[in-house]
Amino acid sequence: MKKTAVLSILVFVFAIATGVLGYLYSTKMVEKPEAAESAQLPISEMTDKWASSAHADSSSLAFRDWDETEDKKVPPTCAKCHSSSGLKDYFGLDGTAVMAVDNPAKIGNVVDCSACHNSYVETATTVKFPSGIEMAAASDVVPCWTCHQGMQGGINGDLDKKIGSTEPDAKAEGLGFVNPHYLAVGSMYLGSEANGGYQYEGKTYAGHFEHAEGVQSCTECHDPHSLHLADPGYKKCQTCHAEVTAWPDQQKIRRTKQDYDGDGDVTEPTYDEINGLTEKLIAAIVQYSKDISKAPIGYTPNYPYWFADLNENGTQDEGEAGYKDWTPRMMRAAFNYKFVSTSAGYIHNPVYSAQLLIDSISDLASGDSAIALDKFARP
Ligand code: HEC
Ligand code: HEC
Ligand code: HEC
Ligand code: HEC
Ligand code: HEC
Ligand SMILES: [Ca+2]
Ligand SMILES: [Ca+2]
Ligand SMILES: [Ca+2]
Repeated sequence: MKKTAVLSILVFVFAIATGVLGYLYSTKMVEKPEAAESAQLPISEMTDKWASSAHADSSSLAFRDWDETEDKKVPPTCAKCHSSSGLKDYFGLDGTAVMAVDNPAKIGNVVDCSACHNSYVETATTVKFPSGIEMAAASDVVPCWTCHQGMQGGINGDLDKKIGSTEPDAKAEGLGFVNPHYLAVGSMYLGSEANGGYQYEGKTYAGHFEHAEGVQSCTECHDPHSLHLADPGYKKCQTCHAEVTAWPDQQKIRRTKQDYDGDGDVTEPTYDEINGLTEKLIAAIVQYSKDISKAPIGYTPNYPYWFADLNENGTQDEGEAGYKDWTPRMMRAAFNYKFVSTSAGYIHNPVYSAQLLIDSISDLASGDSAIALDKFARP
């Protein structure tokens, strides 16, 4: 990046930072220091932490995906989460309607201070989820839940509506992948209370992940500025999980006694139980695509996520476009796969994750008898 560009960004951040401080003083959230103390303003510490976080990364695709569009703006359907000015429009802070984005927003307008420090957030008590459910929320997690909620609810949301009345194993003509989108951690954490995943009829699902005192909310674990685990970092986990002695040892934690993924191993970390299930789910989706849809599918973490794997080698090669041969059964499973695998499900809600994955595999197996059903322990 050019020096002048860096400088103008710094000046810009300082301008918002000063604005935020004024706001925090006015709300008495931060005590105004005497002149002599002003050298150690908390504001510069917060700004430094924030500046090195993913929220401030103006080069990220999450803030740049619209660079080549004609009007060089983030469209209203995307702006709530990909631009602070879009979020403020959603909050009604620009004088437009509340809980609706009315105008396209600025590009490269990262998740800045004003996204979280504003008068709407301070008094808000609820957040609306893609399923249409409105959940009670403490004000400090209102911004987190608003952006980290995904774009489509599983049931009562858009998935069933888009699938319509097509039989489970019949081709759903004209249907493209119904994408839960990225990092829908708020929906994952809340489980069946926000209906983020596709929940199968006749089954019951876990609500929010209770966990333990001091590690319940987004901001109790994540520092809201650096986004890393809040001080004292992993040591906070150590009090209860002795196996955590360094980062990323949280992936070694196991509490459950159950063999979720049915591999016979009841000592592996919960991280591996959930990964074992996501691997079995993707294998089941691929098997089903060959046997029932008669059109092999593959998965890639980037757009278009699911592609027609014409040469069945598991990777997307030239000429292998987005998948078009969906059946409803396959779509529901693919939705849950993406939802769990992009929201660190093992830590934000391990039980809900295991339930969604196991039910997805079982449902595929009821449409395709060639899919092996291991001895999954459904929690
Ligand atoms: C509810 C909030 C929300 C909405 C609405 C939303 N996104 Fe996102 N999007 C996110 C989050 C959170 C990420 C995670 C960024 C990451 O992982 O880098 C993301 C990531 C992305 C990425 C980056 C993927 C990558 O590989 O890094 C693209 C591109 C994107 N979104 C496009 C869109 C488009 C296009 C729309 C509108 C049709 C949209 N988003 C609407 C929250 C949202
Ligand atoms: C993603 C949301 C988010 C963003 C972005 C954000 N903050 Fe914060 N900030 C918070 C939350 C939540 C708290 C309350 C933390 C707590 O109670 O421990 C907070 C607290 C603060 C405090 C008070 C600290 C204290 O210990 O009393 C200051 C000052 C502050 N933020 C400044 C900023 C500045 C400056 C920026 C931009 C450079 C910024 N924040 C960006 C969420 C955010
Ligand atoms: C305006 C929408 C918005 C708000 C508000 C928001 N986030 Fe984010 N968050 C994003 C986007 C977009 C990304 C991806 C950024 C990127 O790709 O650089 C992200 C990334 C993250 C990451 C991933 C960091 C990494 O290194 O991969 C964490 C953790 C996170 N956010 C936590 C939070 C928490 C906690 C809060 C509330 C205090 C919050 N976010 C509020 C949109 C938001
Ligand atoms: C018990 C502590 C804890 C709580 C509560 C928590 N997180 Fe996390 N979160 C983590 C840890 C640890 C990771 C890193 C997981 C990993 O990399 O294996 C993480 C990862 C993430 C990521 C990055 C996911 C990825 O795949 O890159 C996002 C975004 C995120 N958390 C957002 C949130 C939001 C939003 C909330 C509130 C709804 C929340 N977290 C609540 C501990 C927590
Ligand atoms: C005060 C004690 C306590 C602290 C602190 C704590 N945990 Fe936990 N953790 C538990 C308990 C108890 C469970 C089991 C919860 C349950 O099954 O409902 C658990 C479960 C988990 C699980 C799921 C394990 C499984 O098998 O289901 C993960 C992952 C986890 N904790 C990560 C963390 C991380 C990361 C931290 C630090 C940010 C942390 N915990 C801090 C008590 C704690
Ligand atoms: Ca609006
Ligand atoms: Ca196992
Ligand atoms: Ca291929």
